[in-house]
Amino acid sequence: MNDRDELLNRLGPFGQSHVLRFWDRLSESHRTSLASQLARIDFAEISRLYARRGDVADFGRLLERMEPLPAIRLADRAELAAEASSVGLSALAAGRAAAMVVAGGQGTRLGFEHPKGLFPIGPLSRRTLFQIHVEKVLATSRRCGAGLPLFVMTSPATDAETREFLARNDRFGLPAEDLFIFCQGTMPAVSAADGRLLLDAEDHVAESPDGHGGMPAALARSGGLDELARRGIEHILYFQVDNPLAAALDPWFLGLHLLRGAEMSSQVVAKRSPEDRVGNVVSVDGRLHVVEYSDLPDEFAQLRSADGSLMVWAGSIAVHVINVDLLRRSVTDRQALPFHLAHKRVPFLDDEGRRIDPPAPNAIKFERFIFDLMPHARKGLVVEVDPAEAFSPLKNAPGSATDSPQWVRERMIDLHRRWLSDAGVRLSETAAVEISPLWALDADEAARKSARGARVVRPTYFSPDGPVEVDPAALS
Ligand code: UD2
Repeated sequence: MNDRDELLNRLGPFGQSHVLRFWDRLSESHRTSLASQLARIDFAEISRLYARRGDVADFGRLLERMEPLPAIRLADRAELAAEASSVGLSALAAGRAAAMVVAGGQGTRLGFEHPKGLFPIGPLSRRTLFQIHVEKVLATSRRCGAGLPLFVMTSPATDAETREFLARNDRFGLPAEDLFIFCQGTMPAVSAADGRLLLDAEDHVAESPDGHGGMPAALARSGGLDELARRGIEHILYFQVDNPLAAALDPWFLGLHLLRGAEMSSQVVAKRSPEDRVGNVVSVDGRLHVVEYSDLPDEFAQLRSADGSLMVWAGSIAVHVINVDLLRRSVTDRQALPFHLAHKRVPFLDDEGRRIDPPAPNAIKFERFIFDLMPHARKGLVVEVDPAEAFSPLKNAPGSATDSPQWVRERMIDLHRRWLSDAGVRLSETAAVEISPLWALDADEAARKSARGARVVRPTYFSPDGPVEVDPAALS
């Protein structure tokens, strides 16, 4: 398929022939790699998306019809919480659920040069985000007495390093048959000015991950959907790699989803301010929608009820239960996961082959968002959680006021100190603590393992084998 004329016939009708500009000086192997990249691109779709770049979705019209959000707060409903936990535990024990972490993002804001899952976030242990998530999977599976498979979605930017890291660490104890790594797809970036593809090398078109909404398609392509069917898995417990507190696997969450007969359930937190950088969950015409922070019109962001609280108050923390049936339908229904357009800076080669680093956004990137499945669910459910217990995402570089490594570590320490002090342990003011899920998965387990009146005076990591004092000076 290295026939230049054949390629030109395909590219010409879409005005993309320029990507062969350097063809004559490419080696045979570089021609092959460019031709195979081009074979994967749906040029008609790119043209269609670019032509519709001006059609901004009218979120204002949607929000005008907004109704009060029917969110459940389990904190106020002890009986329901107990029932949900027991239903969830049975479903986990029956092997009806799998965990899924999306880890394809490049973590640009964090300024870390590896996949974010490799970040050593543990405040005292320096365990990585991946290790913490895997330990939670293992501890949950131990509790329910059944294997809990973990699906990890990577992207071309994170795939090789993630696989190598998990293999080198023996998957942190997760059995090989319970780990399924699959790589999401990519979309080319186009010039915002004229819709033409950008070359980032003479034999390569600039591409980026197609968003976490590319997950169902990637799962189908990689054989993951077949694997789920083979294992009889009906529900995906979905979360993002950047949130070490994600409570996606907590049995009450799956249990509530089942009790309410939902097809997609989402955890939300009450927003602290109108500008919080989280998706906004709203109910319109009886269906749940998520309006991303960047799409929320300011007049709606600022709306307040008579008691002063925000009307658009529910921030999505990207922790969902999604039924496999819904994922399957979304693979064939083109409307279910539309592409969102974002103006970004993308370096490219000019006509003479010189690399240009544009100072301002010059390109359009196309991304799908998994939360767009919400209105397609036959029934949706929203559960409000306490951010102190379930949401402390690592997003920003050291030194930022929130969502930085230090901020996340402090939130983890606060939560684990609370578990222990609620259990009657006496903690000195300055004693940082960190708890591995393999020592205690939640506050109740921490209470069962702690001796009332015990004292913790120095920084202590509660490792799978028990408490270990840590010298903070030894931590980088
Ligand atoms: C995301 C949500 C936002 C809120 C917030 C909570 C979107 C668009 N917004 O904002 O509504 O819930 O998180 O923390 O998701 N990822 C992939 N592949 C991709 C892109 C992202 O796997 O192509 C993963 C990425 O590794 C990360 C997660 O998705 O785990 C979120 O990505 P982000 O950090 O770019 O999203 P953010 O913080 O803008």
